[in-house]
Amino acid sequence: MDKLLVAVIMGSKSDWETMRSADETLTRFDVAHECKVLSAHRTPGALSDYIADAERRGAEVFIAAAGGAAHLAGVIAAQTLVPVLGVPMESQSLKGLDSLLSMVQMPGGIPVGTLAIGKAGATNAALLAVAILANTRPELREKLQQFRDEQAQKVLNETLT
Ligand code: RP5
Repeated sequence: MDKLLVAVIMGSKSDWETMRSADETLTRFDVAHECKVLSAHRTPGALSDYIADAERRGAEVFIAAAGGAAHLAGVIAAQTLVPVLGVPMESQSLKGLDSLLSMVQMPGGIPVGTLAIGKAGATNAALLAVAILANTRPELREKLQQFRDEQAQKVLNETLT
């Protein structure tokens, strides 16, 4: 049984190019995670089985990426008490506005923490997952502080020519 803290689920392999950023960020922080393609409408049974399995293995955060009528994050949130962070994918027709609105407009009662459209959202979902885990893990909190410090230093070192 592999150790798991964050389960990253995307509705299609076509989401992977964007969701690599979440994977890379979680890897950078050494957070036990895995990335899976499972769809709320194409593989509903397998999705439910995976949610239960991920919970059993200790997952403390789900990250869900989907595009278009992006119901994946909401469907996951309906089946778990573990926090769900949603990343709207940039769709071809509406540039991700459809994904964002589908994901962010959850009716009151079943929350999905929705991030920005695309790569920024993928990176931030991972960083937010790290922050959630860091509440009870001082070593992870330290790494997150270091990341913030480095980011700030980069800005302060900028020169304009
Ligand atoms: C959603 O539909 C996926 O999350 C993806 O963003 C979008 C398009 O999927 P494909 O048609 O590329 O498989 O389910």
